[in-house]
Amino acid sequence: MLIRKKPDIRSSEITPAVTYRNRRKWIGAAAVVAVASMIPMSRMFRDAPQARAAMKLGPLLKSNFSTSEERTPYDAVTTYNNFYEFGFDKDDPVRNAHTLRTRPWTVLVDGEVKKQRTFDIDQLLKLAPLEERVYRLRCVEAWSMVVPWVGYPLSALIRQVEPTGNAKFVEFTTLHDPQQMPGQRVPLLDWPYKEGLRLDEAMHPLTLLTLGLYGETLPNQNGAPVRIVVPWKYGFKSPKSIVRVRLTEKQPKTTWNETAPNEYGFYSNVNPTLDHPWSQARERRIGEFLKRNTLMFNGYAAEIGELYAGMDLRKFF
Ligand SMILES: Nc1nc2c(c(=O)[nH]1)N[C@H]1C(S)=C(S)[C@@H](COP(=O)(O)O)O[C@H]1N2
Ligand SMILES: [Mo]
Repeated sequence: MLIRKKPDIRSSEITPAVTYRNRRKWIGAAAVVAVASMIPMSRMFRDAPQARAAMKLGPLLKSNFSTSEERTPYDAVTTYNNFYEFGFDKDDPVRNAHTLRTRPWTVLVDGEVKKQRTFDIDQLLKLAPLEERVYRLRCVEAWSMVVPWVGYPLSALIRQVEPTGNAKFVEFTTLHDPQQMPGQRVPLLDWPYKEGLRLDEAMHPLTLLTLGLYGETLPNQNGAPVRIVVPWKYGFKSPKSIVRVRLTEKQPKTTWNETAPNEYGFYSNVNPTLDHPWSQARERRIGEFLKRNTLMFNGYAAEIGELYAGMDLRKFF
């Protein structure tokens, strides 16, 4: 009853135990909220599909970091999403995210910096040359996609504010507005969604401040108007619709790590040898039938391996 198969996703999804648990929590809590506020559930979570309101971006630089693997079709990238602010099922975000207002939009960059600044979305679009970066995205649910993102290295933004010598980590915060994000009316997660990176991870040229995909501005369900993409980590380390980037001295608290610390470590580098606790050894590329082996660091080991030299990856998972 609770598991609906998408006709365009061929192989059946194995939903891990934690997902069942969360799904029950979500549906239970959503029912309570819907009854309490007299909003029909159908209205809360099943609004009309969103029109494609994207703006073309360009010209786009090509990048040596792009994979030449086959791209996951636009329709799959934009209809099979995780964005709990807009519902639990993969097809909820595309239906519900039209309530997100992406303009005006600002991102505060503060904390351990010499020049704290608020950037408007139009400033962000012009801050550095836009690149197309075709990256693999690997979710802990053991599926993956190949997405032509548009953006530039996050380091370009961080350099603008001049980190102090105390800055060791970066914290990202998603918009918190239950009016626009119906999922935030349900206490499934400790809203707003927060993620974090070590400063050297954040400054690595692979880490992308992402403003678009497939040559256009981001659809709401993919984290409009601005998100982070960290391709060697599990997908949840790539926070969507961010409003704040804070440099910190101490390791920031992150949403999934706080929710289930044994399952979601702070680092969460893609690692086929470490269970989550369910196996991460194999993955299903969306649109494909047979599973493939998952690669260490999602296949980006040559680029980023030195970030973790000498670290015990079983301890710092
Ligand atoms: N704010 C926010 N960011 C989020 C999520 C979320 O629920 N809320 N889900 C994460 C997860 S689990 C994944 S796999 C990716 C999915 O990104 P995509 O829908 O663009 O493929 O977004 C990540 N960023
Ligand atoms: Mo994910």
